[in-house]
Parts: sequence; C-alpha cells; structure tokens
Amino acid sequence: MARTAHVDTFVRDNQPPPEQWPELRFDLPELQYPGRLNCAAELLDRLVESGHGERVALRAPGTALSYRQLLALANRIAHVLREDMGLVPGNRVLLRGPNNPMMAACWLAVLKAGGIAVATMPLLRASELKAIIDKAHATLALCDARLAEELRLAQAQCPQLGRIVLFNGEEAGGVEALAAGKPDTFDNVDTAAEDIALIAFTSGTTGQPKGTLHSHRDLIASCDCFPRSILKHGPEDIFCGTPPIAFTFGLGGLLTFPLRFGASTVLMERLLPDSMLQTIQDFKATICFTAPTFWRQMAGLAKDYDLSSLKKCVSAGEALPDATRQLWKQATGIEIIDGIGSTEMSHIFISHTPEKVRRGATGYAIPGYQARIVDDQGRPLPPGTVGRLAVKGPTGCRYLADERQKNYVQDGWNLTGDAYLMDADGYFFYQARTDDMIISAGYNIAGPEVENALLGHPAVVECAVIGVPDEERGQLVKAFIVLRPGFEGTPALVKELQDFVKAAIAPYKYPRAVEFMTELPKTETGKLQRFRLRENHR
Ligand code: 3UK
Repeated sequence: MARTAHVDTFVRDNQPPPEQWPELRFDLPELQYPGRLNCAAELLDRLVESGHGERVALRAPGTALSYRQLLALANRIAHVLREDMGLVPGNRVLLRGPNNPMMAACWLAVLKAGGIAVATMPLLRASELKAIIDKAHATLALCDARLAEELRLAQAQCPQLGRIVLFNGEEAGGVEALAAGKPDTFDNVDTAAEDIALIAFTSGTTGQPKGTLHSHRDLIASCDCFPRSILKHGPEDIFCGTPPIAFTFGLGGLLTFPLRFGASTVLMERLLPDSMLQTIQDFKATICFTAPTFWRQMAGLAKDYDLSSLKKCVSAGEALPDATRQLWKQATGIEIIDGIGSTEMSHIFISHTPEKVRRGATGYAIPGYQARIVDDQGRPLPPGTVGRLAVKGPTGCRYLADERQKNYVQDGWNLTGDAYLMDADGYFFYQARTDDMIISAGYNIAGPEVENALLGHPAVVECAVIGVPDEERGQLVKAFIVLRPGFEGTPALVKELQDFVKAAIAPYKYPRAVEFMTELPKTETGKLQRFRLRENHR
C-alpha cells in the first residue's frame, strides 16, 4: 500500500485483514487513478483550476456559493481544524448537521486537512451518537448549533471526544468566527488514494452500528460510475433531494456527484413531499434524488407545481414499486431511474437509464460493477433463480473492527443481504432482504434496537419488533409486546410506549403499530421466532 498521509493510524490499524477484503476492480479507463488523491481537492481545487470558479456550487434559501467561494470557505475551515482544533491527519471528526452549506463546507474541509469525516444523521440521539463516537474513536466534532444538545449529552460519556466547535450559531468561538481570520488558501494534505476519507455508519441487524470505511479513491470512483453511465449530467444541472449528507446516498447525490462535474446542488433542511416539489420549482432543479415513498407522495401533489425544469429522477434506498414508477410517470412524464446502492458499496451499482427501464427490475450492473446471484455456498445460480445478490467493482465493503466483515464479503464478492433474481438479459429483480432489517420509508431500522428501547419501559416484559408490509412506507415497524401483570394494553399505553421509544432513540424508529400478546413464539431453546410473527402478516 502506498505511503499513507495518516499520522493517527487508528483506522488503518482497525481495518479488516487483507484476506477479508472484497476484490476491487478498476475495469474502465475512467477508473484509473494516481497513487495520491485527495477527494476534496478533486472536487474543489481542480474545478476552480479548470475554470469553474465563478459557477454556482451550492445553493440554499437566500444563498449561492460559487466554486471559488466554497473553496475559500473549506480552506479557512481546514485551517481551523488544523490550527485551532489540533487535527492531525487520520483523526476522526464527527460531523452533525442537516443538509446546509456549512455542513457541506465542513465535510470538504475535514478531507482537505487529511481528517476522516464521520457524518451522522441529524435525528440521532445521545446514546446512538455515543456508540458511533466510541466505535470511530472520534476526537473532534463540528456540529450545527441547533443540534448541539444531544451531542453534548453524548460527550459527557465519551472522554475521547475533545473539542466540539459549533457552526450556524451565534457563538464567538464558532466555526465561522474562527474561520474569518484564516487565509483563503490551504495546502491540502497529500493523502494516498487509499487513505480512508470517511466512515459511514449503518445499523446492523443487531442494532450495533457498523462503520464502513471509504477511501478518497472510493468516493471519486463512485462519482465516475453511476453519474457517468446512468445520470450523464453536466455543469448546467441543478441537483436537489432529500437524503442527508450523512447517508452515502445523499453524500453522492447531493454533494460529490454534482461537484465532480461542475454542476450545482441545492441543500435544504428537512424536506417533505410538498416542500421538495416547491424546491424543484423555486430553484429550477433538473435532477432530484429521493426514496420511493417520497416519489409516491409527490406524484399525488405534482400537478400543483411547475416542474418543467426537472429532467432526471433517481430513486434508491428501498425497492421502487412499479405502481409508484407509473404514478410518477403519469404525473410528470418522467421515467424514474431506480438504483440499488449500499453504505458498504458507497453508492449505486445496479441501475438503468430511463430508456433501458424494465418493469419490476432495479436494472443491470452498471459499467464498472459486476453482479451475480449466488446460492448459500457462493456458487453462481442460473438466470431466473432467486438467490443472494453478490457484487464487485471499484468500491467495496470494509467494516471498521467488525466480525460482520465475513458476512458481507465472501470470496472477494460483496453480499448485500438482498435476495434477487436475474433474468436472461442481465436485469436484476429485487425479492426481499435476506436478513431481518426493517426498511421503512427509506430508513434502515434494526428491530432489536427498537426492542432494546422498549424493554427500558417498566410495563414491558418481552417484545419483538418486525417489519410488516405497508403500502406507504414499504415496511412498517411493528412491536409485539408482552405486558407486565398490572398493566393494561390501552391506547394510552400504546402512545406512552411510542413516546418512550422516540425519546430513547431516533424518533423515526418508533413502532407505528403495537400489538399486545400473552406470549411470544419461541423455539425450544428459547430463541424468538420472528418468522412466525411475520407469517401472520402475509
Ligand atoms: C436496500 C434497495 C431495492 C437493499 C443506498 C443508494 O440504501 C442505501 O444504503 P443502505 O446501506 O441500505 C442498503 C440496502 O437497501 N436498497 C437500496 N436501494 C434499493 N432495495 N431496490 C433499491 N433500489 O436492501 C440494500 O442492500 O441504507 C442506496 C446509494 C447509497 C446508499 N447507501
């Protein structure tokens, strides 16, 4: 491996051993990269050097930052990280904020300074932040002032987390104030292409978060796959969408993809279906990234907005029902681009151009990636057979210090945990998750984590949380609860339990359906039989 720029080697020391890595393949001319690569320098310095300086990079309500301005801002924050916060290359920097220009500038600054960005979902609570801080051994944090409270609570229990500096606030010691006195230029840290740039956290089936590692090269390679062969965007395009930058779907779709090609991106906090449509209209957006439930809800509202600027619509995060695809097409005339990606793979690896859509299919392996269906032993299955999806390409799964590496990567292939079938033409059809992960409205929710939260309530003896089919959300979080004697399963108690969960973990994980039982189905050895609960909902 090339000489690392990391002085702090915590992440390198906790990577999986080489024999557990996926095979990385760089099969296209555009995927040949030099040994030294800094992702943020590629996305900012290179664009300004090549004449894009005066074009708008970021847009937000009342704000537009040109490439030159964004570069200067990121450079000043990189100085703050290095000089005021003592960042040493390889340090993990926790980032917490909704999608807005300062969050994006901070992310770019961390990479410029050779740090490792650990962006977190805005809705996470202290206990979830603590798990991430501990796992990533984050020593510094940049946080939106409006979200500081839960991070401060987490910090009280995380001695390794030293300094938190706030942005978008009024503080004299905030990021903006510190950055104001810094130079507009910065000597980017000369990172190796393979140096880790990012740890993206994803919930496992056990609810223990998994930290997926991505190098500077991985992030650039993602920009050179899906965008080049499927999206085919250019400098005139204006991106928008809902996924947080903390989720690699949002990071690519709303930050790295547009910047790679000199386009501009609209960063909005907390979008709902109607405000998403309003945003497309107001900013004359041409490309929108969101999840199937949003496309479905937006289809019903589309007629009230001027969406004439919109050209391309990307759906990912969960399976896109054909009915949703058709509703959106009827409403706008636009064929949605479906794509499956994962936090482990960084971004989308199976998708299709609008012209090559096939009803019910997610698409084909996009140029740069290979995909196949395998049996439980990893042997390829013939077309038309349901099996496990296996993929490989220029990016792949590496978990930070995690036994589950062996589940995701086998024989050099990445196993996404999805059951799929491939037809004779190489189109892939989604069947189901092969594990117990609940995917509701585009969010991954681990049942056991919700169970843990419920078990903290005095009324709960036992519980099981599963995903049940739901038209709106794909799946709905449902809890089966056995009550302690003396408690009654009233609507008031349901509400109380739901509020209890919302206060313990991110609110979107709460059980929207609750059923009280006298006992839960178990095996003789005492293991919970989730599949039996699930059977009753088919
Ligand atoms: C499911 C899909 C069917 C599938 C993601 C695009 O969703 C992303 O990452 P996650 O780690 O979840 C990965 C899992 O989600 N899934 C995603 N997209 C589809 N299932 N059709 C789809 N189009 O189970 C997959 O294994 O949260 C998506 C880009 C980056 C991402 N991180």
